[in-house]
Amino acid sequence: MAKVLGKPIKRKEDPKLITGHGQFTDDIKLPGMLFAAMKRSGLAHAKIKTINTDQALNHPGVVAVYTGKDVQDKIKPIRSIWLVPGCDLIPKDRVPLAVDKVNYAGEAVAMVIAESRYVARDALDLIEVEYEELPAVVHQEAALAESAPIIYEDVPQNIAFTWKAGEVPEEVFANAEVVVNQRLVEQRVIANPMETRGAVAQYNPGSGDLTIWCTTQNPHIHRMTYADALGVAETKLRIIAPDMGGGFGAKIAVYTEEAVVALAAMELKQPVKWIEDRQEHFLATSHARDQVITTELAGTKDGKILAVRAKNIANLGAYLSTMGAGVPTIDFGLMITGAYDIPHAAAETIGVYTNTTPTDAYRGAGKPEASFQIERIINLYADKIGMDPIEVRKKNLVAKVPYTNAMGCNYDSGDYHGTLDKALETIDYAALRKEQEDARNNGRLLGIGISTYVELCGLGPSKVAGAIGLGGGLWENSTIRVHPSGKVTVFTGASPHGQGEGTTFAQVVAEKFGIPVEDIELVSGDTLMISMGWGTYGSRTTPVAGGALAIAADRIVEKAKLIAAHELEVTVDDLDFSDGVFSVKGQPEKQRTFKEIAWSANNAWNLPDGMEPALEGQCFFDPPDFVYPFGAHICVVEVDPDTGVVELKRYVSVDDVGRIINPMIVEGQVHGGLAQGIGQALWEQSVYSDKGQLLSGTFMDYTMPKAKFFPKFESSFVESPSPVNQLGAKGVGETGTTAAPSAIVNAVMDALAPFGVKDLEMPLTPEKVWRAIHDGRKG
Ligand code: MCN
Repeated sequence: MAKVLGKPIKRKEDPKLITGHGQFTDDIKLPGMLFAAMKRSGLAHAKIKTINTDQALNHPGVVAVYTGKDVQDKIKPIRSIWLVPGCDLIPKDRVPLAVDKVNYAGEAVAMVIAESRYVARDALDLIEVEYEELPAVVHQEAALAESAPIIYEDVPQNIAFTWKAGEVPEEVFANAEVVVNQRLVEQRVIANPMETRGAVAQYNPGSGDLTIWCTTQNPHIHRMTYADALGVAETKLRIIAPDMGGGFGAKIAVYTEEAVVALAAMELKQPVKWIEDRQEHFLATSHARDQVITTELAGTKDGKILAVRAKNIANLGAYLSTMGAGVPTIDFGLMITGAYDIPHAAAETIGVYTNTTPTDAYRGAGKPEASFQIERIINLYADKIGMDPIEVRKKNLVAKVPYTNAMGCNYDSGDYHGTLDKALETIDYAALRKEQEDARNNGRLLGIGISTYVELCGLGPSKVAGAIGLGGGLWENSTIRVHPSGKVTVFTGASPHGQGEGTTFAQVVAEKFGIPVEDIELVSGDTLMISMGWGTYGSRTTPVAGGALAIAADRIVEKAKLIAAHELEVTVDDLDFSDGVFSVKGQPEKQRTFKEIAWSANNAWNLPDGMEPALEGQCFFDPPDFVYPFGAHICVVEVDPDTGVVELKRYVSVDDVGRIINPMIVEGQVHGGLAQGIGQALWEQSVYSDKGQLLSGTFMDYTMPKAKFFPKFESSFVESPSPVNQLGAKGVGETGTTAAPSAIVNAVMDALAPFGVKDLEMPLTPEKVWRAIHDGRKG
């Protein structure tokens, strides 16, 4: 049998999806199902004086209307699970439906349950809410001002926490030859997966069993949280994540609507469905990034970086979301030195409540922000000392792994310099600089941008999770069940939702057992089928659940070998196992196939004494450390001086994601991440009015990247196996969003250098770029 690990096998999960046979949450139709719609606040900050639901209740087809008062004693607020320690965090939990006050535009104040989705939606307009509007505050820096409106009486200055890590001795900056300082804005964006959120809840009044199908990246975390919030035993609550049209971090958070829908199903004893529409999605699904980062770098005149310190003012939105505090602190702070050997570093984050949609994870979560600030400040440093940004990188890149950064993170494997060299060679850097010079002489604005990033992923060791305040482990569970026929079902506690583990995990098992990939099916996303797991995010599924899978597979091979030896009347040491065949050394005709052993194990009449029947293996794998994918991305842009439009002409990426299971899937992951990273750099932004109205609440106002915006990405890989899991794999899911924003902004700043432009805030819209050129010309 041909080896399958490392091969670009087409995704097993795609035929179902591309022929329209997927089953998404909205495809679930149950007898007697009712439909929910949410009444949302139009104001960002207001007291609720009265809510009159009489007319809505009398509307034909309406079954029930719930307000905050109706549910407040039945559902506990939804708690964040990442209570970062040591920073006096004041968590403000999401309330199921607002009771006395709304804190952001779009917050749900009531829910209608009706016989059809249309009736439910119509009845929303019949609910009368009388508000007393309060002054709102939208921007985090404004929220810190003494005169700013206060959202919570017990949160002075709207500060949810102040977190600090690392230290830079004062004399390092005081004595440095060069100090560079820049305020960098990570604008607010929204993940905007193709499928919005949704839930279907079904309650069995006889058994007390509650099932919730919902759009989640981590069904077991949802089960844990909703069981607690609804007062239902975990044994009585089943969460199923059906097919999902993307999550990208926005479906990690545990929200309130799903819990209120479940309550309605329990009380009305009928299934209830709620599907968010796109406008609601813009308002009520978590936003991301929204950090104002001031970074300071101390270095020598000849390009050696001595220290970096970053102060991050993070907008948490109106409530503390599931990962809300962790993203701008731990995720961000530990990676502020990037891929460089920088002796001293310090990070400080102030988390601020504002009258906006809560923020949470989005592809990369904290690491794109960390990467952005170090990659931008290095370019500004290079500019200040008059050195090519590549040279500065070469002088400071991590030279030898394993390497422990100033924050204590252990970079696991790889050749940082070699990766950069490969990218430079691919794009032909020297020729490109020459081309740029010629272009400039002809009035054309070409720019070259670089980003040599590293990120922390493969979350991660449970010990670390505990230490950083995550309310749950970060281990993973994989179970392999070999059926009598030799076909195999794999169960994983991670919950892939588009990433392709249905294929890559089958490749791992196929390689281990020497059976066809087609014989292996992956089951995930169902808390009843899978004992426990922590979900898919943080590019953890392959390093952690895949690590568990490899060990579980080895355990099965070990047992199968014992059975084969027994049947062939030899010892295990006399056996070879290759391509799915156990054969006696020196007598290859004496053999048993893996499939035959699968039957023997289940049929069980001739097992070694004392051996349990069946062939099933499980592993709960708690990795010893994180994994650190890294790489070098270089891009070329051309700016139209008359319109400010940025055209991306080339994008070269060289990534080290450890040993690759499926190069086609990995390339797809990089490309998807690049599209989102470039989208943030050039087009995407959630914009609020000063009164807290979301101005970018439709696709007319929020630019999503489209395929036609991009050139053909030129991606390649270097493989250095990670020592922290048996597969040697590092995560790949977030590399693109981590690397691309700074590569693009660095390129555009390079193009605008002749106008003296040093920095512009993302997104680099034509208007912003045009104005910078215009001002530069005037100056
Ligand atoms: N892979 C591989 N070899 C490696 C590393 C990964 O073949 N060395 C494969 C994996 O087996 C898997 C894919 O690449 O098929 C991504 O794996 P991994 O890096 O482990 O990431 P996760 O599966 O944990 O996915 C999470 C990551 C994140 S954090 C976001 S956000 C994201 C992303 O993946 N959201 C996605 N990619 C997405 N892709 C889709 N289609 N939809 C989303 O919502």
